[in-house]
Amino acid sequence: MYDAIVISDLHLGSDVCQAKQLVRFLDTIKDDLLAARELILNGDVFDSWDFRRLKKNHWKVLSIIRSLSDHVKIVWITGNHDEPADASTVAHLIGAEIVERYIFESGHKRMLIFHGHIFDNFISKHPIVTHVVDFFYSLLHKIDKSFRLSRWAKHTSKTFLRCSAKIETEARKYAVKLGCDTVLCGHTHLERSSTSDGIAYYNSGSWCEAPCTYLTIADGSVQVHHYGDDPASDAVASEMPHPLSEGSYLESQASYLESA
Ligand SMILES: [Mn+2]
Repeated sequence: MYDAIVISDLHLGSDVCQAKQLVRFLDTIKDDLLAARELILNGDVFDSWDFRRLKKNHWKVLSIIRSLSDHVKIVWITGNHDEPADASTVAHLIGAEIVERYIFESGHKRMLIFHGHIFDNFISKHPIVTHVVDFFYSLLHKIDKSFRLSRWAKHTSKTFLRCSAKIETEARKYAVKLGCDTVLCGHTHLERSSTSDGIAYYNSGSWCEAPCTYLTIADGSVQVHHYGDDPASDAVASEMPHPLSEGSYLESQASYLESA
């Protein structure tokens, strides 16, 4: 039994949302194959508040969360796509508690969990560019079902990497300020696990492209997982080769970019 499972960036209502996989994943929690006391939705549960865009499996996700809430505590931390007023209504319907940030204690660790967009100065400075980037990102998803293009774009975009590195650095400072030793974010859609200055940082990635990712918390330790097509074959991410497996990859990219 995990203390908690954390997922983020579901983007329900968008074409890139991997709702079918999400339904299967949530069913494994419901069936107690993957048991947890809490399910934490770390932001961007919805992509937009136009409910006409929700497909059958998107509604199914909400319905499973609703039935999970009978025996699992559901915490929904708002992201930049989650309009607080609309989110609180939906949260009530699906049995979730809605917060801006969440402090979770597990083992002897105090963990700060928040979406991370408050440290993304790119979206606040360039709202229009962000929309254009979002558009091309969705387009890449549409033309390339293997997601290789969109993953490549993410891993090579200097602006994107700089932004992810900034969120990571600021999130650590924020954790220290709130007396936490571990910090969990979403928002960047890039799963991550790294420790620096005694503060562990994790990012839960997204449910917008395969492999979809989630974090588990048990006894003070956090693990990054990739969700496979077959729940039985879902693998621990650290066992898989990953371009960001080097602990300081983003920091070194960022400092290289600053000096360039
Ligand atoms: Mn976000």
